[in-house]
Amino acid sequence: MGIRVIILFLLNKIFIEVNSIKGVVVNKIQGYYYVDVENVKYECKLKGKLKFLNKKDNCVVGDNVFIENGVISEIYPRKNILYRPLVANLSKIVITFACKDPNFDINRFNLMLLNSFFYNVKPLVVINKIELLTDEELNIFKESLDFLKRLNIKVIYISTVKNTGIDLLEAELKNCISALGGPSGVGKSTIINLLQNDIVLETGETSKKTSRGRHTTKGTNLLNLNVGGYIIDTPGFSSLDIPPIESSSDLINLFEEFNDYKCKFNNCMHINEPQCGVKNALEKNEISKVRYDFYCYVFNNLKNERWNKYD
Ligand SMILES: Nc1nc2c(ncn2[C@@H]2O[C@H](COP(=O)(O)OP(=O)(O)O)[C@@H](O)[C@H]2O)c(=O)[nH]1
Ligand SMILES: [Mg+2]
Ligand SMILES: [Zn+2]
Repeated sequence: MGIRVIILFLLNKIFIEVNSIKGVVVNKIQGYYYVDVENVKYECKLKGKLKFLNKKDNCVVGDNVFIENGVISEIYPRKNILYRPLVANLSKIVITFACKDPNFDINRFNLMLLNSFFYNVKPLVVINKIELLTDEELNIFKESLDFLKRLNIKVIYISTVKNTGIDLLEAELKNCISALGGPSGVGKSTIINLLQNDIVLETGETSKKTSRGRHTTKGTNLLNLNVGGYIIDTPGFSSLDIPPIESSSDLINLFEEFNDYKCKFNNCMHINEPQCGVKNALEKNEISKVRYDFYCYVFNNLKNERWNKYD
């Protein structure tokens, strides 16, 4: 009996491999999933056994799936999942700012960095509109972001107007799922439009003036990048919120550069304690003052707004 079973098993396996294709869920509308297989979109339903009542994350945009005759039959294990926006397998958050017009907001920038560390998605920093600065001004600007080197975070300086640095950006995004975040007016829609051909997003002032409801796209959409990979259509990660960090030690872990220093106390918070390695490093300019001040700001905020409530 053994041989028969094995042959049937093998036939079955071959059959499945021929008739099924692997793809990525790029959109979900009213129970239909749109699965991208090399730039072709398949409208699919989700197999019953993969449905769990009232669960929005059964199958989400970004999932790698197996489809068989218009039915999603398997969802591959996820690398990660985010809920706002709802997306799986996000590789990079592109923290997008302009060096000028609107002026660079370091506090907001640090908040976005903190969020990407908290949600465990690698940040990539893009600074747009560099043609608005002189060489000297740009160098000073670059120096102000020097602390990112220490965190192994790449910064790409671009100008969509002059088409500078776009190729470098494309190389970073290739074959990844990425999302752009950043304040309004920095050029996110312009950048997305440059990188893909699917949908033309409104740029500039017009988007602010559109009547209520026009921009309320509910779900997340993945757009095919020209170089391969995907980008989320709506710039979603513009968070001004401090993420829900549970404890001071969790917070300290999100400031990777602090971990290189030894303090007198093992549980040093680097605030008022004596013989604090982090504060010593700050005095020697080994740790950036901007980062330390931001750390204190987050620490105090969480202490007052969140941690005390559990005491
Ligand atoms: N000077 C300059 N302006 C740019 C550049 N890229 C985009 N813009 C302009 O900045 C404004 C805001 O761009 P938009 O893409 O709508 O920004 P978003 O709000 O981040 O999506 C528009 O007027 C764009 O034309 C650039 O590289 N240099
Ligand atoms: Mg926009
Ligand atoms: Zn310390």
